[in-house]
Amino acid sequence: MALAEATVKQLAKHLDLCQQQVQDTTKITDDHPNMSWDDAYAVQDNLLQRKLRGGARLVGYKAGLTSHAKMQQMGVNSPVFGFLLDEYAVDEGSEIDTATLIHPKVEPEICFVTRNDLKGPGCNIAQVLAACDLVLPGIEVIDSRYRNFNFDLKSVISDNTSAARYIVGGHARAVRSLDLATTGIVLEKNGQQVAFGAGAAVLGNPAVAVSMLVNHLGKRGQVLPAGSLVLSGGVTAAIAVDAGDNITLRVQDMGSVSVRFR
Ligand code: OOG
Ligand code: MG
Repeated sequence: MALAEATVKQLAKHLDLCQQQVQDTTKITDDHPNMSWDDAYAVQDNLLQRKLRGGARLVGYKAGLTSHAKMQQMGVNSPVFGFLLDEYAVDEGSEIDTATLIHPKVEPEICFVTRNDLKGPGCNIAQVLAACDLVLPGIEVIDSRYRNFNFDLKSVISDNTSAARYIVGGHARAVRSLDLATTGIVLEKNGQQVAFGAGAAVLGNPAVAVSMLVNHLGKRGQVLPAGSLVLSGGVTAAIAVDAGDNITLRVQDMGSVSVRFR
């Protein structure tokens, strides 16, 4: 670790306050160019501890930058992982107040719910499919705390990979009944199709993103607990949204999920 513990704490607090006060900031590697990967996840862990002390509950995890479209959009080349809190959940069909967010974007995602604990290293796609109960459509609302979404991997990891809100719903299906690589998705904004793709855009199969998450947690001595919700990452590039926008995600065989912005 290149950062002192006090600096890790101070950075987590800074990013937490930016989120709470709906205020953007410059990326933290500008001030800490020598920070390590461990430092980045240490800041994220510290942020999680702050949230838990504040009464939030950990309900799952997200993988991000798992598709070429997302990597290209953000100018990076490897997946990242973050945590999901109960307070980020938004009910299907309800409204999100854009005044509570800095510069929200939406992403079409395929989401998993685990039935059994999953433990890495060595976790593979077969184990993920065997341990997952359900798969369902989800819209992730990302909201980088960094000005103009301008970040590098260490900065975005520290910022809990831009996590802000998520909406899951539609028709949850048994994982084993679907071929997730060929599962088609269409994202609509105000009734217009603005992005589309197939599950294969996410690392060949979105279940691979879950196995990578499990191996990431395993390296750090953690397990993905049964009952976790996992967002496997945007299938397409993210779409910016404004007040008044209506977003619907349709996923083949899994119905649709919608949210409005005011
Ligand atoms: C980082 C988060 C990316 C995804 O699904 O790829 C992400 C960002 O692009 O701000 O959640
Ligand atoms: Mg995402």
